[in-house]
Amino acid sequence: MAAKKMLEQHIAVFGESGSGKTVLLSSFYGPTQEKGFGDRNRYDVVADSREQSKAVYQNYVGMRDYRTLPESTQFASTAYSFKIQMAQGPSGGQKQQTSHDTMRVVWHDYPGEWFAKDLSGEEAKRRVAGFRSLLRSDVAILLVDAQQLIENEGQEHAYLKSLFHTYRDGIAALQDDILDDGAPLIRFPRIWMIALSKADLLPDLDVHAFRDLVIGKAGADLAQLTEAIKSMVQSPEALAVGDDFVLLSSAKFTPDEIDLTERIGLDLILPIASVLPFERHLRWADTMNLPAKVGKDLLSNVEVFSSLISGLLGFLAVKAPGPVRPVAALLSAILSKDKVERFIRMGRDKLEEVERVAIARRDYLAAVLARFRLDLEAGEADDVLLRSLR
Ligand SMILES: Nc1nc2c(ncn2[C@@H]2O[C@H](COP(=O)(O)OP(=O)(O)OP(=O)(O)O)[C@@H](O)[C@H]2O)c(=O)[nH]1
Ligand SMILES: [Mg+2]
Repeated sequence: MAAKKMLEQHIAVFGESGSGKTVLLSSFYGPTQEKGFGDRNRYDVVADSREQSKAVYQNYVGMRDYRTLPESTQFASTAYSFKIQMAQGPSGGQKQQTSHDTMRVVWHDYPGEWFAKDLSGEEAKRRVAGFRSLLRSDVAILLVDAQQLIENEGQEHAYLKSLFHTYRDGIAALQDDILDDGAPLIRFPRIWMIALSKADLLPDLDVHAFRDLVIGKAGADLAQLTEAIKSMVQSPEALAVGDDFVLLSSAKFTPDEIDLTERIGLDLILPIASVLPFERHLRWADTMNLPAKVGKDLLSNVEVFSSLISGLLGFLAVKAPGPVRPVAALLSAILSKDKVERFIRMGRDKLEEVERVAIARRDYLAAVLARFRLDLEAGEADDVLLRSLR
């Protein structure tokens, strides 16, 4: 049987220069390297590149201990690749690690000024290459900067308008370079969430109020951005631009310190990258009449995902298929979809039970995925996340 592929999910965070992208990445990664993180969460986050690990962790320690901030990102975009590696259990190494004990999340960071500036020569080439890579992500997050909302109090619409136009113009300008012969893309982020960055600065704004602010003040501009994105993708009905909202804050900033233990929404990043797209893609594949090529791409990871949750089979009331034979490839695809669907539909009580039992069985991957789903539910209950129902 062919080796199972590792699940690899990509996330791209878009935002103007200074909107908090690099600080967000550092605040995501730093705490995962602190003592006790692996034990508490039953997984470790391991950067694939030692240099990247050092650089991002250095940003984190700089903020935490010296109140120094990362410099504005210049010249190049970078894909930071992290392995999410499941714990081995208390006695360690008794079970060999397989691709099922690991998934990978790739986080794309880029210089915010790239959207706002005319570039030429080498840097223009790097920009195209950078955006080509960013725009193969599973989820895109568009940042709205709370600091800018505050500085533009009373004329938030002007800021939001200009922001969405910058995104739109940036994407439109790249269209020729990113599309091959002008043909719309199949693989393209189909979920474009809108995030309030530096949400700590606006403590009274919950995610519903944030959504209303964006739609109320700049709904038409968001619609224009949506059109620009639609024109780049095949089957644009399977697209959610500005349907999901989230609040993010990397730390509490005071004149004396940067408190990186006070974060908002950061614990939702992995669940957003690794679970949310499956929910959405399955729903679209089910409810829309999509061309085979698009459906296949949307579901391409479902089988891998399904193999990750096979430890949950007992709970899912799906009969364990035994070794799946290659002749049954089609059957296995259907079964995978069914399994993932059952997982996606599980309510909170069931998920809590799954997590408990999976921990007892030391099936940490199943436990972590159940936890990620619970985190999304908790994010909604806390008014930090607003998921689209479409
Ligand atoms: N209050 C608050 N301020 C933040 C937060 N995140 C970032 N900042 C501030 O915003 C500044 C810019 O953050 P960066 O992460 O460097 O911004 P960027 O989006 O990477 O900018 P470019 O690299 O130029 O594209 C930081 O130096 C902080 O002063 C946050 O969560 N809360
Ligand atoms: Mg940066």
